[in-house]
Parts: sequence; structure tokens; C-alpha cells
Amino acid sequence: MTDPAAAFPFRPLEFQRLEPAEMQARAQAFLQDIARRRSVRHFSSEPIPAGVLDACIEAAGTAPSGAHKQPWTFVVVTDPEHKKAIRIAAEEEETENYSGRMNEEWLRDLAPLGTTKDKPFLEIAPALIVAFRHAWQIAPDGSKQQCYYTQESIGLACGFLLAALHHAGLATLTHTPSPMAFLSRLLDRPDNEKPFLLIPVGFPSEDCEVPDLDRKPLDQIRLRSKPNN
Ligand code: IYR
Repeated sequence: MTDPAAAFPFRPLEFQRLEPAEMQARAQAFLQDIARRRSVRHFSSEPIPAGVLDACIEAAGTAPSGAHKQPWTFVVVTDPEHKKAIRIAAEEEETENYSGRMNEEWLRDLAPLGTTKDKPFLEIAPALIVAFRHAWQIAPDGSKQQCYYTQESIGLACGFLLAALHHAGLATLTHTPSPMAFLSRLLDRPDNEKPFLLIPVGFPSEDCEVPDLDRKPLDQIRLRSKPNN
């Protein structure tokens, strides 16, 4: 008799057990750091040191995914002509969005952010990372393979990516100039890859300002379940 599990070996978990005081210190340190991340719309054109984006994308690729399909591709755009083409196409979509596709409530909700159809940051930021979600995958033999929970999976990977980029000292924006089919065309991605998020990355401009927003306090976002009796 063959053991079916033998075909899929396990290996010991590498887990770092910490003292409670160290756990508290690290939890607080991470909170202090990530709380300083803001969506940035005013970048300088200063280039990003070599290797930093690759390490952050590798970190994104450690995210959990449905059936471990890793249904993602991250395209790094630094070429000025590519960035310009993306800006032109994004502004075409945003012109439609701001002049009718978004309703009045949506426009009112955006007012505090100060956004408009104009997206100069798409050309000024030194890099754009475009995250593509794999709706399905093609096996080496050419057959079509299912993927699972792809929205959740790519969302998690993008969360890891934003945290990694911030941790590495970079500013980011989560930008969705929808519909984003133009990104598939301009970046020549196959049919199974759907544009999910456009992330301008770089350093903030000297005079960069961000909206004066507050975050929900812990009491509003963390509830405790009550025992039934
Ligand atoms: N995509 C547009 C509009 C926009 C929509 C939401 I929801 C935002 O949180 C921010 C902007 C734009 O980028 O201007």
C-alpha cells in the first residue's frame, strides 16, 4: 500500500517564540511604524535604491493564497514613456469618472482627499507597481488551472507589499483608475491576469501634504464576543 500523504511531504515549522515583554514591544513598535503610513499623491522623482523594490515584492509573494496558487504578478514600471502612456490612459478614465461615472455621494466623499482627474504622480513617481490578479493559470502543458479566492489572495499580497514598502522607507498610493483594462494592454499581460491595483512608489516631494484625517479608534474597530450565558 502506498501512503498518499507521502507524495506531499511536510517539514518542521520555523517559528520564533518570543517572551511576552518582547511581544508587547514588537506589537507596539509595528503599530507606531505602520500608523505613519499615509497615501501620498505628491512624489519627488528621486530614484529608488537598487534592490529595494525586488525585496518588497518578494515579501508580498509570501502572502497566503487559495490552495497556494500564488495568483499574482507585479509589474514594475520605471520607463518614462511607459509611465506617460499609463498617465494618459488613467486620466482618460478618471475624466469619465469625475464627470459622471461617480455619483454625487461618491464625489462628496472624495472631497476631503482633494483628488481630481489629474494624475501627475503617475509620471513623477520613480516607479509604478501594477498588481495583476490571476483569475486562472496556465499549466506548463497548456491546460487551464483553477485559482481560488483570488480577490482575497491578491488583496493580502498587496497589503504585505504596502507594509514592506513603508517599512523600507518608501511612500505609496493605492490607485484604481477604473476601469483598468488599459493596464493589461499597455503592459502586455495575458487574458488570465486582471489588473487589481496600481501602486505609485517613491519618496514624497519636499512640500508634500496629506489630508488631515483621523483613524477610527480601537474601541470602534475591535469588539469582544460575549459568552452566550
Ligand atoms: N479613482 C479616482 C477616484 C477615487 C476613488 C476612491 I473610492 C478613492 O479613495 C480615491 C479616489 C481617483 O484616483 O481620483
